[in-house]
Amino acid sequence: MPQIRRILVTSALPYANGSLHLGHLVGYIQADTWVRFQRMQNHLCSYVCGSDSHGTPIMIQAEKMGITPEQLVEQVRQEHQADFAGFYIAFDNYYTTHSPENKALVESIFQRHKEQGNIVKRKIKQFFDPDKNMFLPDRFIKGECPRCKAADQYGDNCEVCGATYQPTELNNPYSTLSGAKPIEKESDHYFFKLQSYADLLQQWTHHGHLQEQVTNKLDEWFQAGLQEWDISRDAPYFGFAIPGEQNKYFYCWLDAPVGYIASFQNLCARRPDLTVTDYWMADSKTELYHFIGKDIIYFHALFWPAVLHGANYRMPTAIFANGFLTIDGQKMSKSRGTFIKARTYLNHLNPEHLRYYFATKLSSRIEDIDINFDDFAKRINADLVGKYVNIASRCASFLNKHFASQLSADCCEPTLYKQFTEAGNAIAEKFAALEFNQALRHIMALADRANQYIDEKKPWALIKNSEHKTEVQAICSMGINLFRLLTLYLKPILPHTAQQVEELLNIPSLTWADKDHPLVNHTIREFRPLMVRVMPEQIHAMKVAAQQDLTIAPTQPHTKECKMHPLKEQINIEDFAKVDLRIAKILHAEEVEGSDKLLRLEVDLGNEKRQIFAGIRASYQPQQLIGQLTVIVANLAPRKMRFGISEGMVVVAGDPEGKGLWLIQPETGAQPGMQVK
Ligand code: B3M
Ligand code: ZN
Repeated sequence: MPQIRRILVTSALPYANGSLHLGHLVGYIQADTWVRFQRMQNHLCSYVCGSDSHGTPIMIQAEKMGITPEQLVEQVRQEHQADFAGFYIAFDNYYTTHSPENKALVESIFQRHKEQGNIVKRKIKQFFDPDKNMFLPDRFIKGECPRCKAADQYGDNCEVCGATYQPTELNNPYSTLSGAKPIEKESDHYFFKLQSYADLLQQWTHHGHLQEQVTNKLDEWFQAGLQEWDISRDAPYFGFAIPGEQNKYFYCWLDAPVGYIASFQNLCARRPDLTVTDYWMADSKTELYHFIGKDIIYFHALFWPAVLHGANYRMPTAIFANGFLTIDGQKMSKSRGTFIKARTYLNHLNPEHLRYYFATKLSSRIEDIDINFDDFAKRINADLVGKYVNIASRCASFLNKHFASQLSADCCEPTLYKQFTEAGNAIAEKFAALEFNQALRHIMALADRANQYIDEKKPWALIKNSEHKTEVQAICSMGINLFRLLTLYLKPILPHTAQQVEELLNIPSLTWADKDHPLVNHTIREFRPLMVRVMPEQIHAMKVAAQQDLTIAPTQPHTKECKMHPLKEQINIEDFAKVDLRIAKILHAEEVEGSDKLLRLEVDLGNEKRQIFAGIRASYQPQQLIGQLTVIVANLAPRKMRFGISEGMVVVAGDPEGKGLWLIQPETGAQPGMQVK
């Protein structure tokens, strides 16, 4: 029996003051895929994250919105959590740095370092906004570049000529909060003596904990010399007050990574098999991995290991940094309509398609990855729809129709099956090493091989002759078995599709070890379409929506526009019982000529078919709907409309202005015709 590893994975904690966008998702999709792979190996792999809830920008944003920072961060935390769930990011816990656990941890870590003499207090001079009565972080100061004289440049670097400088070097500086001319003011700050850890860190960064590119970058920093790190901020600030101090707070970058421990501790409270001691304290026997963006390497690979070590915690097993996302080869841009929020993508496209597309580009190196939506559509349609799910549709419906859904008693091509299982070892190595692009190259080569097998055997021709019936069953069973292996290999990337396939094949959740045993003598379920093609119209609609996002609510990017309908008059249970709500499957959907609101749907109610006209054209492409289950009012009297008779009504969620209309969809397990009660 291979040893069960105990692994803890974290992803960077996103700031709780704005929506997630596609750029964020690269690192989370990478980490989640790796976590899912480890879980399929039967390792105990926990995955925690949460909101980075402290800091001046969050305080300012809440003030602008007229709410408390606590309200803001909780609202955004929930939004982020829902967005991540939409992309199947399987955190065990999504917590917040503004938590009692985190407060206690930060205080004790600070105390330990203080006792060891790692923390010093010094007076420094900083820019201060006399109108707002607060010290200004660099990003809230603008002025003229001292080198090229370009106006309106930030306090740390010039976007025009690339010069870097101190905010005090700007000409004519002003506060972006009030417009006032900042003054220089003195105040006491706490500093963490990072230099004391220089030897330890230099050693640690050369011992396989980091990507080679990162180690090289850090060597440059070591050469330049490590600096003391300012870990305090003056009031007003949203964060944890430093005990024994007046109006001083811990800098958010001190409590943010400690938030990893706090999120895990919060998880431990409901998971008796996990303890902070096992996973976080010095001499831990477990593994700890941090997935981060390349811009926060300094914090994670220098400060964080030093903070941990000095406070008697374990150091990370490894840190994996990912590159940035570009769209069409350029930075995401609001004006080009390429600034796409996670939610906007979800409203138009399939989340697994993004997971797959990213995986085709992800490697263990820190490279920026590019998304071009034409290429995206081609890739998904060719690989996933054309090659992968195609195998199931070619084989499963034959088995359903001619063989009572029964797979043959044995595997008719053991050599071919073995080729597939052996390839699984190489694929596993690539997943483990974060070489997802290479894993997919292997998997897609197998998908080609599976299609080639079916093409050679031509079951559709053989079925015409009753003599070949058993052979057709064997071929289709083989096809299904190859499809099952492809599904197993793709499962870390396509968890939802894998789940649908597990239902179709009538099998428990696939783990890696299942690959060695083919499915024989087994009854599968009725085939249902697993995935539909990406249409250019969907991409276009998403880009249009991305533009609209910018015009609708630029000052409140994190709130969803949703006004409440006033509630209707009360009814009793008998009134409600009169409405016959049923699950219906959409068999067909098309636009209605002469109407820009309506779609014509044909739905299956279990034992009858109906035609329904639904005003959902603005929200859905007809193709998206085919095969979906939804809820309809089945006993609404038929209504004659200009375009035909509508025999029922689709139940949708929508705001009062009818701007967005969303179908109500049942959980898996619901069947057409079932009553909704
Ligand atoms: N919130 C920066 C970021 O969102 C910061 C990460 C904290 S990780 C402990 O990329
Ligand atoms: Zn300049």
